[in-house]
Amino acid sequence: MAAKKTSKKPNVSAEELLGYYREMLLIRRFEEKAGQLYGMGLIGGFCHLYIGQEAVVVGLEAATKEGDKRITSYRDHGHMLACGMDPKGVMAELTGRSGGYSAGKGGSMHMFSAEKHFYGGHGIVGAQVPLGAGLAFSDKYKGNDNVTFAYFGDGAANQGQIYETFNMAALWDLPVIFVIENNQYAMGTSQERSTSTPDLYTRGEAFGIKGELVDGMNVLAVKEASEKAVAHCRSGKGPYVLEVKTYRYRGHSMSDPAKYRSRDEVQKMREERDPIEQVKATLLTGKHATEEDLKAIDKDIKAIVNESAEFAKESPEPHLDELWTDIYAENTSQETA
Ligand SMILES: Cc1ncc(C[n+]2csc(CCOP(=O)(O)OP(=O)(O)O)c2C)c(N)n1
Ligand SMILES: [Mg+2]
Repeated sequence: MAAKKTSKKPNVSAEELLGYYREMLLIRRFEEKAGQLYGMGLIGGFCHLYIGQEAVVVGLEAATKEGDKRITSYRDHGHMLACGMDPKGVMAELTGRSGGYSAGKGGSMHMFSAEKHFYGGHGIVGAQVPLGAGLAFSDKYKGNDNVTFAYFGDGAANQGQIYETFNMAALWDLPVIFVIENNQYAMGTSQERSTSTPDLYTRGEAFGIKGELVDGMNVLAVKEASEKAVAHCRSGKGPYVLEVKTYRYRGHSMSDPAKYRSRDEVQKMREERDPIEQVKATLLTGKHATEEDLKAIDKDIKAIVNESAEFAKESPEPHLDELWTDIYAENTSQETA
């Protein structure tokens, strides 16, 4: 049951690699645009950007199939885009407009898509983890082979509810992958200052849950680990822990002055480990793509992001009549398939 580290590099086609480049770039440019709109006062409230962490969701989603589920924290825009939600609907929700995924009444931390099996968007640190185990329970109960990805951070990993969830998930062999996105900080507190045992991938061992440490700046390493974890869960062997080591370039949220780390630390990570630049280099050195090919993708992504921002600005604010709607669920489906 010993946890171990990922080492070997997986084989991947040029087409797949270009796909990951595209998906990561979409998240990066979308988040940059969200940052701009926030600065212009078009987005209010909390807004936690995912810049730097793109390889985590893109690599993990590469091993999913229709029916698989995902649930995460407030740092959630990347997860939505990676599972195929429409950038327009996400951006319009950020600006609080009726064209948004929660009709403009949820904002950055409270978006859902039943169609894409995305279950939020949760502002309470760690709360999504037991809910994720519940989603996995429902699939196990229904007898299908779907898998749930329950994402949480290094800070959340020190919470008690995580270990209550580990116990029950292991006891009932639930098909849930616990993804610890270790971006090395919880708000302004570094992992060093908050965590007695830094190897978070071993945290499931006491419950008999296998764990693996993954380089979260390398999309191919993430994809390989995801395939392994998914195969484990789909075959009925119960939960799995992935500690994906990553880094956020921006502050915790838009209001964070980031005084707890040096500029050099961030700059070094950007220059030496950037997940998008790594794929770009592989594409170019392997002659899988030319500079022109990549420029064409960049242009395309920019157009998608600009279009989402235009949509978000033009979409009307929710009508006052909507103030008391969508509070209680009505006609909830009893489907069992
Ligand atoms: C129960 C609870 N406690 C405290 C907070 C305030 N809070 C918001 S984010 C955060 C840090 C979480 O860090 P981490 O789990 O590493 O996730 P990251 O923000 O790095 O993605 C804290 C303490 C909260 N939202 N909920
Ligand atoms: Mg963190």
